[in-house]
Amino acid sequence: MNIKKISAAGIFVLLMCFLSFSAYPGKDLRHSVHAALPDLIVNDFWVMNGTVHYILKNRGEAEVPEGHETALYIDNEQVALQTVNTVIGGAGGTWQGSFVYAWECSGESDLIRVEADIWNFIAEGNEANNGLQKQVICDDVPPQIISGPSVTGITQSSALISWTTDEPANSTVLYGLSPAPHEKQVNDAALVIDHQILLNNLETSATYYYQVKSADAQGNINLTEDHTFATLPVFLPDLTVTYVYADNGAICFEVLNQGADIKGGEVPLIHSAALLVDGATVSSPIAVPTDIHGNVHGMFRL
Ligand SMILES: [Ca+2]
Ligand SMILES: [Ca+2]
Ligand SMILES: [Ca+2]
Repeated sequence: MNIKKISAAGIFVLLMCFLSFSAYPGKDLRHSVHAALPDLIVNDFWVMNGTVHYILKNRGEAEVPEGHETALYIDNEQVALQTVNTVIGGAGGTWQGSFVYAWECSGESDLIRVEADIWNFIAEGNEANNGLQKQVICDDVPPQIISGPSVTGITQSSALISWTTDEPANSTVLYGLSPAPHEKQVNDAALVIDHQILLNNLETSATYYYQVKSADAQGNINLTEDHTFATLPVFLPDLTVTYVYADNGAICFEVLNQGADIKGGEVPLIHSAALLVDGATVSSPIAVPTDIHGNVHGMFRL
């Protein structure tokens, strides 16, 4: 009777041990499923010319399928929605979007809020971190240019235009070979205070007219009057025979290069010199190296 009881109790204990042991994988499994969920956040948003741009980031392990919607709120009122039609990869995948909504700041400031997965289409590891909001001060003052524009690094085909503004703003240089308006321009959308725009593929020895333009985050624009700069001319050598004299039956001479260096890559270029007497050539031309910036001596043996 006792033996039977002990046996029953032993079986019960064994059964409990088995159940609690087998429960562990179950707990681990639930934990790993939780960790494998995606987790959307609005990593950042910013306004450019009245358009709100934003970046979604997936902090979770699993990818975020397409089809969820992001909402834009201005002063707590939903004003725009955007459907995300791209899969966002796991472990830090990002996606940039823009709302079709022309925001105009009203009063002294606006509260802008961007919220991911607004209809909770995506099951996430954290559903409470999907919104990002900022109180934005209304700004109707264009950026002021506080130094420049100045031109440095001028070559035969390029120039660097620099200026600074009193608030973060984008950078544009409009330019051409005649006064404004200009058709050509180079842009940099980044909102910065120190602006630098490199102009390339310019014509040599030409006067260029240019304007710089900066717009702040709310699209207030400062466009300057025309300024000018000139690209460098093509450098040419300039050879002159500076000295001719007789020496023991030889006619000696010196050639001076007062222009640019003459170099043909690795191999120095050669030019030739001839000796003329009373206008008639009396010797075969001889080769004279010209990879120099000064005098070269040559000699004709008669
Ligand atoms: Ca989330
Ligand atoms: Ca969600
Ligand atoms: Ca401003």
